[in-house]
Amino acid sequence: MKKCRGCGIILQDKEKNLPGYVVDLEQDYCQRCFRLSHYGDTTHFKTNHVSNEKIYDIYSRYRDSLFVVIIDVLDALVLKDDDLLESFRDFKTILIINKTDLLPENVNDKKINRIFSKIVFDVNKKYRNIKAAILTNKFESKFNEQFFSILEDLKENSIVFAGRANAGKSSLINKLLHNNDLTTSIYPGTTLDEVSITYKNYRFIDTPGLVDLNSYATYLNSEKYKLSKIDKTIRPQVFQLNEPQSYFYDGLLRVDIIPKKDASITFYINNNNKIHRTRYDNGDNYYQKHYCEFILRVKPLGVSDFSISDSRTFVIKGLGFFKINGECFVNVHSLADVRLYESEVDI
Ligand SMILES: Nc1nc2c(ncn2[C@@H]2O[C@H](COP(=O)(O)OP(=O)(O)OP(=O)(O)O)[C@@H](O)[C@H]2O)c(=O)[nH]1
Ligand SMILES: [Mg+2]
Repeated sequence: MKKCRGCGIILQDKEKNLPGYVVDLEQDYCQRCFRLSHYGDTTHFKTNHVSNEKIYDIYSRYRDSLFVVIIDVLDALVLKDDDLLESFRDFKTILIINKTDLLPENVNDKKINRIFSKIVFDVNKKYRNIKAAILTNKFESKFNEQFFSILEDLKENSIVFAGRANAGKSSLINKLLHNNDLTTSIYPGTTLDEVSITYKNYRFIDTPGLVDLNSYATYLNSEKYKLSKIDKTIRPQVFQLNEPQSYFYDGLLRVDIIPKKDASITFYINNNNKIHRTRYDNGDNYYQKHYCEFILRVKPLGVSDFSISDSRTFVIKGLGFFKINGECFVNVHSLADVRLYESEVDI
């Protein structure tokens, strides 16, 4: 059975609307990959959902291989509280924290190294199967050298690239192989089945990405996902306040702050979306009045309320993060299905 070179799906020439369709079985790429790569066409996006169970089955078939777990840098901020690494507990694993270029410019390389060395050190106490970690991004030129040197040290030839959807697994394999054979896209769920590639004396296996039920990415349609996804270096949006205020990220997120004294809040989200603020006593009114105009909206929003006395950072996976400074009472209204994570990282 022939498989698509871009996404791994079995090719078929019978049913146009089913996955793997090609006009001619001589072709190497399915129509979905072809249209995604050449025209950014997302018609079939999310219709070919791969279940986490199916992905775990692939992992267990390769249990004797080295697992390279690729993690989006923004997810990595709360890696300690994420259950992702549980799935790899029984496998020899290395971590790649990818897309570090998304962090704001004031976070220099030294600081990035310090932040993530601590995070990796902490998770390594729980997961002794993690043998090494690399930080990287699409501009990093030393990645290939570092990666192959780790493979040589560990004496591994069969390597599975694993992790959550859209973390950059296929892009990293393309980078290692100096080609664009694997299909990549801004949308999660691009790779549909395992793709095995032989390179020198190595075997690289690309896999579909695990769905994260704690990420907005799982609940937004493709249009809203595209508009809210962070894909460029974040330009923080900072607000000072000395009276109760409500902050709105369209209809996706609302943060109310009732400060005891002066306080500030900084949002780290997609740069094209501006945070709106209003007086706290006008918050409900603002939300109701503007709900229908919000391009980005989700329902239902759940509320978490808590007090803080110093500087704290909260991550909303798939949307970004925000940092609050000062003594205040806080209400966060976010998608009810998605967990509000607190990060120890001080950006
Ligand atoms: N800014 C930035 N974007 C990256 C980086 N690496 C990958 N991307 C982008 O992330 C998106 C997802 O990349 P893919 O390689 O398709 O991710 P994947 O993990 O294979 O995704 P699935 O197959 O859906 O699981 C693409 O738009 C890539 O261009 C990086 O280091 N920095
Ligand atoms: Mg992929």
